[in-house]
Amino acid sequence: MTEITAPKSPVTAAEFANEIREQLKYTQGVTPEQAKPADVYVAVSAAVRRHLVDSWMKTQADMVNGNTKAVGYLSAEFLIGKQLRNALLNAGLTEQFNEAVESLGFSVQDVVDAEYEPGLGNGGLGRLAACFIDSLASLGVPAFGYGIQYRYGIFKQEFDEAGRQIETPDYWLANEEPWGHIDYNRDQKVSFGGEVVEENGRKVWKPAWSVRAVPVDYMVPGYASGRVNTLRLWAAKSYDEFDLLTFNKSEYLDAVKPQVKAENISKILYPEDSTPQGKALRLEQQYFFVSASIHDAIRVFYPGQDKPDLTTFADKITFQLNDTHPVIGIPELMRVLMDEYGYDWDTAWTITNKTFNYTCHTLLPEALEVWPSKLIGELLPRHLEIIEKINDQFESELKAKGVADETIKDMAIYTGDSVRMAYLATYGGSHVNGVAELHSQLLKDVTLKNFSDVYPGKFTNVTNGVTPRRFIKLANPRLSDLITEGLGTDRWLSDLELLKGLEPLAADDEFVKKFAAVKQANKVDFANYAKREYGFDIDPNTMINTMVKRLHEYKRQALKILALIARYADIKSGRLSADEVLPRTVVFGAKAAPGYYLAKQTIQLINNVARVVNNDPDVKGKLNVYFPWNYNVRLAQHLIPATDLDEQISQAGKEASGTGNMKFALNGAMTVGTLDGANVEIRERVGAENFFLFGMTVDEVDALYAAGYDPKKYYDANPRLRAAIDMVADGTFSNGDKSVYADLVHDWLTKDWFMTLADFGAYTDIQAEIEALYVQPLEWNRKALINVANSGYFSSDRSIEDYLERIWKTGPLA
Ligand code: 26Q
Repeated sequence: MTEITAPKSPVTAAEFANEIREQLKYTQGVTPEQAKPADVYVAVSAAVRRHLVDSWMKTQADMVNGNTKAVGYLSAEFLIGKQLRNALLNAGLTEQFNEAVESLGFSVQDVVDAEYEPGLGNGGLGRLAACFIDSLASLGVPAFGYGIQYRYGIFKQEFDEAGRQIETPDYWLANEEPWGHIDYNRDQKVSFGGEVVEENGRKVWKPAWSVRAVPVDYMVPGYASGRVNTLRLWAAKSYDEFDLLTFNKSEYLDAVKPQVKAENISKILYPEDSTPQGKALRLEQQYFFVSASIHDAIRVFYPGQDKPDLTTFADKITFQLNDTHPVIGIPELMRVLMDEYGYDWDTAWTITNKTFNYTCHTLLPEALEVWPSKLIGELLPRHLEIIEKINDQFESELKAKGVADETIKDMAIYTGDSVRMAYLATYGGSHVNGVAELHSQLLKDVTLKNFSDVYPGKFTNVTNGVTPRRFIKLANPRLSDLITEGLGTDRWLSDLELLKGLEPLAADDEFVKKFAAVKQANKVDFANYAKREYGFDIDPNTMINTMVKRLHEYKRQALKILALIARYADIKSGRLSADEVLPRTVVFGAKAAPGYYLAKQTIQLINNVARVVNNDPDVKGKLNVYFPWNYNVRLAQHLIPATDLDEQISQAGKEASGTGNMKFALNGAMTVGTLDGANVEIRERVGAENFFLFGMTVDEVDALYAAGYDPKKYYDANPRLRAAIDMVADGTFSNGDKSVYADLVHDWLTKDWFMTLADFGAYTDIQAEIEALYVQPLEWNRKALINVANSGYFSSDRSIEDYLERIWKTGPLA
């Protein structure tokens, strides 16, 4: 007997069909006969929302009336993906939906396809925030996600004739968006600029301009928890509409200028995911959503109170800072407590310090945000004063602790010229965490070493995780059914460590064959999807070898492409006879920041290697390369379940965690990877014999830097590497034009900061091991299944449990 615990809705398919008809009639104003799939999509979404409303309202009421501290997850990004299927799953309406839609004469696929994916994030950090709010709701923990409703999400990526990345705006709100509920009556005023004056011995900020922050609420339904939390995304509106009534006719166009300025704040998501540029608009965005959120939390938790007792604030809500992007919240809460509610500095500091915690997501020093003081002073003069005072207090504290003057200088939050947001977050909050064991260790030993020496108790680790609802159940229904069959229960969806129960089945050849059949069917599905969406002819009987993530030098897409070129050259030159070659299909997915020159060259190179290789009869059927454009959550959900081999090949010590690595392991891919980020923990859990490890360790990387790294030596010493780089240089992938990749080649040979060339030998060597296993399908799949069985730890439910215990000190609603 299989135990099924998945949520079940009280309505039948026929009843649900009627609800859809009602929505079509009363909100779309169309009959089922007139309706288009997009109408049905909107109608279904509205109907599902109705099924969640009672739980949503009850969760909010319980949160405000109970004594359970809530979590406020402050994040500039929430990469939530499409909503419909997830909402149906958690409302227990999937079956009813399928039947109802067909009974209305529509295809389920068409209806689901009508949803446009919200791209409100760049990559890992934004997707992590989405997984975390899913897990918070599923665990029944009262929580708000607080962020920005950008009008334009991450750009849409296209490739031009030459294989270059072209960015086009992602106007995701072009059609009706049924999930966000705009609540004009819960707005907040956010002010900027102006000056600080003294009035009766008190500092008073006289801002120059204000914008209206209007919340757009998204329901976040938990899985089998009966709880529905809120993702509150702020949209910027102008207050100046009203001024239009009094404008001077000759200045008509000028009259709307302030309105444009205000609404610009939430207009666009910055497409950079490192090396921040220090742009005023970005700081405006950060302050905009953080200020609105802090005021919103006070409104929610002290309803109708003019003089709330905010000394209890940290017992009502704990704010998690998702990277440094919301760190301006620390001086903002200080300002609110002192200037708006009259608390003294020390009381305000105690409350603030208890309320905030900070998660760091990077190891690259250039990715830590540092704002010019001048900019902060112009935009937020009162905050700059407060930051200076925090810095003074911090210096005194360090002096009192006997910290050396030189070190105190190194640790400055405010240097005069600039403000270091990571330092402000570390001092201003109670806890600091990294996102994988190795990363947290490196934060303590390197990036924030001085802070860890003085405040060792602040530092902790919470290893990232991913939601099994979206990334197993929705993305991979076949595997989900097999897991449920193998375990005799579907409880693994709320307790992913139960996957461990699959481990004995790895010894059962029949079960392993079923597992292999799931992968094969997923590969066929993906091939069809790739044909339909991209026109690719993917052979599902080849190994599917995937590398999907943002394009960055440190992630080393260059290593993959150079190894691929070397393989191509081996076949071309006859060094490898075609029948010795294991057929592979290599799939890349990656967006590059629009201003990141070397990353964009790498994209162009991948596209052109694909063009050359795929059209060369000498390697036909042996090696194919595909680069589906516009990698996003939807594509991830199709590609990950179909992947045999996943690439996690960053330079050791550079990838904070990675979360794609977890999704692939949970979907039965094998990983080839370095000892970096969460790879270390994945390998520890699945077993060294079930993971393809290669490359330098963090210590070896450091030693090589220290000894003076010269990439040219590796080029000279390895003929296959040399041949690959020479082909790039000599125009093989640019129709003979040697200039196209000249800068990329120059960088490889003279700089190669992330040591791609040094790891090339180890990376190409391990391919033999990979292929030796792949030709034994039963053994390959046995190992892949062992990966699944031991990856339950990487559920975002477990991450959230760790946050609750180590940092937030709260739990589910009663
Ligand atoms: C900052 C200032 C100005 C403009 C943009 C930014 C910005 C935006 C996004 C800086 C960084 C990001 C995103 C970073 C990110 O996604 N980091 C990844 O976070 C994952 C979740 O913890 C980790 O798994 C990855 O290792 C890490 O690279």
